[in-house]
Amino acid sequence: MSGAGAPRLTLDGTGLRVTVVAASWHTEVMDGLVAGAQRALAAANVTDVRLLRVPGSFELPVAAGRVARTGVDAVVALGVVIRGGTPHFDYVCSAATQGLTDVAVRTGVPVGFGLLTCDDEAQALDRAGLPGSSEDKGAEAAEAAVATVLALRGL
Ligand code: DLZ
Repeated sequence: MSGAGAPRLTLDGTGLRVTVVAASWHTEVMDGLVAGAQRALAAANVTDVRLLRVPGSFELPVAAGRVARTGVDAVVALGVVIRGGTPHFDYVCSAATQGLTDVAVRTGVPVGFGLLTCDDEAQALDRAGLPGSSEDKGAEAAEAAVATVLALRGL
């Protein structure tokens, strides 16, 4: 899946409460994703932003689920899983993806999906919103979460 075709979103999230839930593996990539999400939220006028760190991407769904039930408007979930030599990669990726989908559907709280699933660290760095990266997936996840809140508002 390439980043080509991503929408350009102009968002006004004034007054929204958003929590960023971020895994901790692969520090440099995670620092880029978290900073990108925070930048995008600030650009969308979201000032009530909290950050919750969890150990790994496998822990994202349980944390996102708890956060979603605290009255926030949206959750942004960030993590990076890098393929190793065993099937562990597939289990962590699918558990995190399915778990985050369940949280959004069951709670009705939009969850921005910022989970990078990469073959190697270079691929992850290229998507981390760092100087020299070609994509900024933390920002994209934050923008998607805010845009979904705004789209669903008033229904
Ligand atoms: C165990 C593990 C491995 C091997 N790799 C990653 C990774 O690349 N990215 C990530 O976010 N987490 C990884 N983890 C940790 C698991 O997500 C989880 O934290 C542990 O299995 C403990 O539940």
